[in-house]
Amino acid sequence: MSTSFDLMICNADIATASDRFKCDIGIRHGKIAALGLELGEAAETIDASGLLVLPGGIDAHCHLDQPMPHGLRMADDFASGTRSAACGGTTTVIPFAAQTKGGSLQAAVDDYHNRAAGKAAIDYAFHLIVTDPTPEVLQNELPRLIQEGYTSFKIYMTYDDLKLNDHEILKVLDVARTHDALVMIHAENSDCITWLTERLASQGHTAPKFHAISRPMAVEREATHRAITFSELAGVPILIVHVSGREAIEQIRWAHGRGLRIYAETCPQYLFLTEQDLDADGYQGAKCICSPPPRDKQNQEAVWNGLAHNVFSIFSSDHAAFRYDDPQGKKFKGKEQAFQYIPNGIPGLETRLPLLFSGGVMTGRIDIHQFVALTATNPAKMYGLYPRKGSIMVGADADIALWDTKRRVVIDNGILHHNVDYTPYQGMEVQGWPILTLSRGKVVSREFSFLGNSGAGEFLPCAKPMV
Ligand code: DUC
Ligand code: ZN
Ligand code: ZN
Repeated sequence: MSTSFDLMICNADIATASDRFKCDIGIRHGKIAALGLELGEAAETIDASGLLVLPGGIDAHCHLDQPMPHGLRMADDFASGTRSAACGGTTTVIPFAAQTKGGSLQAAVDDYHNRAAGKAAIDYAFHLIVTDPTPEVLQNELPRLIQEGYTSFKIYMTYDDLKLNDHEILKVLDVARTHDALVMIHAENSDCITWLTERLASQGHTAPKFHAISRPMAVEREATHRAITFSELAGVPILIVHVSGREAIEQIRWAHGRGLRIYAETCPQYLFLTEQDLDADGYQGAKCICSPPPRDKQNQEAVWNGLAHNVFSIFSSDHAAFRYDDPQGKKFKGKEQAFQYIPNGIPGLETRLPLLFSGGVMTGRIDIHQFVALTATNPAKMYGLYPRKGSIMVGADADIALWDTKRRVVIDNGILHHNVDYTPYQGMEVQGWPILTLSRGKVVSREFSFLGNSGAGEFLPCAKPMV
């Protein structure tokens, strides 16, 4: 029997979250149609000899073209953000449709579809951000949107324009329990940050480094514990996003010890940056301002340890990029701002996978299966995209990255494809880079060049989370 494929990846050394095996991959109509040897003819062939073949990454926490208050503007829209993601081995992104206070969730979803359509180069789903849980939102909108494929939502315990109070958080968790959705929680204590910020401001402190001092670990630890308590009371699993260090990890381990279903995510900034980076010359520290802030070397080690020991299920970028030299970015209104007015967020879509691969897999801190689980399989399962996304198996979308594990790359903003005028990882050397990425069987990047098409990405309605 002769089988014909659109594309064959030959001699593939494949790693998934559970297995490692060598075979050819036959791709037809954008899907993996066969895994095996001597599969037959294909219109095109890619020889993967000497390369490692992994599922394309899923960046399950990134902010693209999210409407901003006060005339700020995110650097990356769906075109530049997904272009950058593709060149870093990522084939699915899940950014956020954010409700405005006083607005409806549906309006946020409609607006966000308009921002994505015709621009995304890789597939995408949406999380919701719930900022105004009115009775209408809780009783009607959220349950309906969950049924329509928006099955995860982020809520904030800080930021005046986003935060919910404890009572509101419990009501949102109750909806998630009733309708099988997953709530992602940004855990920092808002009032503590306000008080510390006021105190620093009254002492005349303005430099970027005071951002970290205004949001110390205790602020995150307290909110993490409170979020865990809410999850316990509401009887629903939660996912604590962007965990930055030891004391929050201790709370999560404590919850695990009690049998609570607390999931956790961390990000590259908590492995590769420290608060020292916020104290760079002049105003340069603004480039590394994000929340929670990067901590210190000991906390980096604690996060590595948490990755190695499966405290974390997901590794995302939290890409929330603002240009540095830009009146709508870090130099808001064209000038150097006091720390509390500098927009929070850093770029990371393209460097997420190479940084973790180099710092984690190449050093032996995590194995290749943990890498795939953290960056692709677990996010696919937890956000209802599995088995279409997140692994290499027959029937899945042919979202595949070919890695040159010997390639040494010095990260330089010039090789990246985002629309940001800096990278916080400038000058860092990594070993291992995804040198070819396929999205539904089409080459979207090769050797640091973007070869995809804006608009080729499709929206993915999400099934119920597997948690
Ligand atoms: N913190 C967030 O909570 N979101 C985006 C960026 C940031 O630093
Ligand atoms: Zn957040
Ligand atoms: Zn975020």
